[in-house]
Amino acid sequence: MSTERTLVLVKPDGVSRGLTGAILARIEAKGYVLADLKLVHANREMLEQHYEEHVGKPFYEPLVEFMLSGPIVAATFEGQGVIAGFRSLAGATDPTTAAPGTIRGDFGRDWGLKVQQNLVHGSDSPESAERELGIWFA
Ligand code: DAT
Ligand code: MG
Repeated sequence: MSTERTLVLVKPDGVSRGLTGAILARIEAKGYVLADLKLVHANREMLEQHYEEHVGKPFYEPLVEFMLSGPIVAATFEGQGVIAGFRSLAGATDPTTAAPGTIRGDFGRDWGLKVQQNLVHGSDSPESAERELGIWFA
C-alpha cells in the first residue's frame, strides 16, 4: 500500500445539513491528511466529466440535478491506502443499507429512491483520483 491522494466531496445534502465539519473530522481522525479544500458551486460540464461512467444510466440525470442543487465541499486527502480507506469510511452507496460506523450509515437518512443523497463521494481507484482531482482542483 502506498501513499495516495483521493478526492472527497461533501455533497449538497451534507453541506446543507451542516455535516461538513463532522465528516472531515472523521477522515482526519483516521489519520488521513487534508491537503486541499474548497467550497464549489459545480456546473453541468464538471459533473458530466466527473460522472462520465454513469452517463445514460437511469439515475444519471437526477444525480446531476442533485449535485447542482447547492454548494459542495471538495477536499484532497492524502495517506497510505486513502482511496480504498476513505470508501470504507464512507460505507455502501445506499445510505439505507450502509453499515453503522460509516459516514453514510451514521448520517445518511433513509431516502428511499433518493440514493444520490448519500453525503459523500470518494474516488474509486488511483486513475479515478487523478482524473477527478483535475476536474475539481483544476
Ligand atoms: P459511489 O458513490 O458509492 O461510488 P456510484 O459511483 O456507483 O457509487 O454512483 C455514483 C452516485 O450515483 C452514488 O453516490 C449515488 C448515485 N447512485 C448510484 N446508484 C444509484 C441507484 N441505483 N439509484 C439512484 N442513485 C444511484
Ligand atoms: Mg463512484
